[in-house]
Amino acid sequence: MTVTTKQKIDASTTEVLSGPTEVAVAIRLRDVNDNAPVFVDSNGNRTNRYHFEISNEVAQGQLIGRVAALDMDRGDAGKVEYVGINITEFFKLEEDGSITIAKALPRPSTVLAYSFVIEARDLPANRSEQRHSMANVDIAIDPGTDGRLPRFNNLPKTVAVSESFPRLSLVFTVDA
Ligand SMILES: [Ca+2]
Repeated sequence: MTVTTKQKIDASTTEVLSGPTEVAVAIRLRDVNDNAPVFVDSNGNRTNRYHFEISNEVAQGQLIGRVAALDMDRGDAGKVEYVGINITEFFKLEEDGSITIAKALPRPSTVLAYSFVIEARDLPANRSEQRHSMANVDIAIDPGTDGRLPRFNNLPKTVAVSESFPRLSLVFTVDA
C-alpha cells in the first residue's frame, strides 16, 4: 500500500498541514488464490478416490453419495464448484457435490461398475488464477437377483466317488 501526500512531509515540518484533516485511504486487497481445493472423505481426510456401492434397483433422484473439496483461501478464491468430467447419463452431480441417479440403471445389469472423474474448481475473481483438483469416483452395482446365474452355495471343489458307487446314486446336493 502506498499513501501519498499533497506536500512533502519530513521530521522538521512545523507547518500545520492545510486541507482536510481526514485522509481517506482506499485499500484494495487483492484476492489471492494460494490454495487449490482438496478433496476429502467423510472423515475429513484428504482423498482422490470415492467408492460407492448401489443396487441396480435405485430410483431416479436417489442419492448415491457425496464428494467434498475444501479450499483454504478466503472469499471467492475459497469457493468451490464441482464439475463431472466424464460422468455417464445415469448419474448427476449436484452443486453441493452430491451424486444422484439421473436415470434408472439398466436391468438386468450389463455393467457392474461405473467410473468417472470429478473436478473441484475454485472461483477467484480473476479466472486465470483458477486452481483445481480431481478425484475418481467408482460406483459398484449390485445386480440383485435380476438375470443372475444360480450361485451354488455349498459346491464342493472335489467329490470322491467310489468305483463301486451304484449308477444314478445321489453324490451330493447343492443349494442355489
Ligand atoms: Ca483457492
